[in-house]
Amino acid sequence: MDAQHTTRLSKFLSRHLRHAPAAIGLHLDPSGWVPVADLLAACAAHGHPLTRDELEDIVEDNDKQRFAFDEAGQRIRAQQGHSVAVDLQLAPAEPPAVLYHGTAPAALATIRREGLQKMSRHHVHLTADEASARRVGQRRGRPVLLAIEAAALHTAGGIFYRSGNGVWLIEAVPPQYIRA
Ligand code: HQG
Repeated sequence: MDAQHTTRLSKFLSRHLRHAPAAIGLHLDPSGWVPVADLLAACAAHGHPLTRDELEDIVEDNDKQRFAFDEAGQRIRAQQGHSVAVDLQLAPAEPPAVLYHGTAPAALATIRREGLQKMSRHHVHLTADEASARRVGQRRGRPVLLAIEAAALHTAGGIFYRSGNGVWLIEAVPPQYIRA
């Protein structure tokens, strides 16, 4: 598979495993899993045919490890980023002292006033890696990098989760824990 085709398929999978399963006749279980056989059939029926081997390559090579198989390799899910209701059943985790969030200049005034909100997703997404936070911000133009006082927020009762692909998740970040 060439890189362009892989990216197209990966975006198709992201859309339907995170946001619009019903649009291709899929049903996610409460933890976001779907049988691999159902996914392959739905992809084929909606103009994106792929084999089990090709799916395995996409899962393995994906730049952000967006997808994961269950232990038996029978089911697949997106590791984070959902807008449909799923409970990924992640355990709360202790964050590092500082985490990062990349955003756009236009959002900055509201973020400073209200803090970071989860918007259409289930959580605010944070990362321990400055460069990837910058890349996230870049999706919307010139990136603005925010540093989050994660340990202080954790001590104050903030509940952090870490997704299978290493993204830090939290319900909201109040403004007093955000520094530029
Ligand atoms: C902003 C992609 C105004 C927030 C990325 C962001 C990431 C506010 C946008 C993952 C706000 C939400 C998540 C407030 C937050 N007022 N704007 N109070 N609070 N915002 O896409 O973090 O490729 O839901 O800064 O790489 O940009 O899909 O979140 O700009 O890892 O795997 O509202 O999605 O990963 O946007 O991105 P998003 P995000 P994938």
